Amino acid sequence: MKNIQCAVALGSNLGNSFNILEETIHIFRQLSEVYLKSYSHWYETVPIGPPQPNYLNGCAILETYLAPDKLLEILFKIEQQWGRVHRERWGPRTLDLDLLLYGDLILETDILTVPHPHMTRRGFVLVPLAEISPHWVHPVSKKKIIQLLDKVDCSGVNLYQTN
Ligand code: A4P
Ligand code: MG
Repeated sequence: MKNIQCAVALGSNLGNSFNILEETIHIFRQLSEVYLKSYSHWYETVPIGPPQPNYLNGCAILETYLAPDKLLEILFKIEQQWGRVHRERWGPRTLDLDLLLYGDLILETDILTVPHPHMTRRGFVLVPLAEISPHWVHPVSKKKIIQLLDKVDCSGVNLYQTN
């Protein structure tokens, strides 16, 4: 089966976000259906949406033979392991995993839109993604991640210092 390269955004602003994100990377490493190719540093980011605590955000590149809906199911299960309950849209969350890119696929179903519809406008997505995959061409805009990054305000996105 052919492996497809996928980009996943990680975000957390409830609980011990640093531990939650690090542990999620560990979970990715242990999944047999997925190969963790790389992941970014964590960034402390100013929230978009209703007033809420700052986020920690990052991105991971995964390779998988799973179909996009199956990969999304796995991502939902990992979110649920952290007690994620879907409440207020754009509200605070222990863990949010968004499937940003699935190869060069363009897909819109009831449960899944790929590329993720907001990714081209969000510094908290593009900064970590550009760190690990600057030349990936976004299949809708046909622009490289690094070119998209050039057009967004990244003032609220700062490298997270662990010590
Ligand atoms: N869904 C459709 N496409 C996708 C996809 N590509 N990846 C559906 C993941 N899910 C996808 O998601 C709602 C539904 O989207 C799911 O049932 C899935 O079938 P959700 O996670 O329950 O809701 P949400 O995350 O609140 O909504 P949404 O619109 O996905 O919000 P975002 O885009 O995830 O934004 N500010 C900072 N600084 N950092 C953040 O990480 N995140 C958000 C949430 C808001 N503000 C933020 C951050
Ligand atoms: Mg989401």
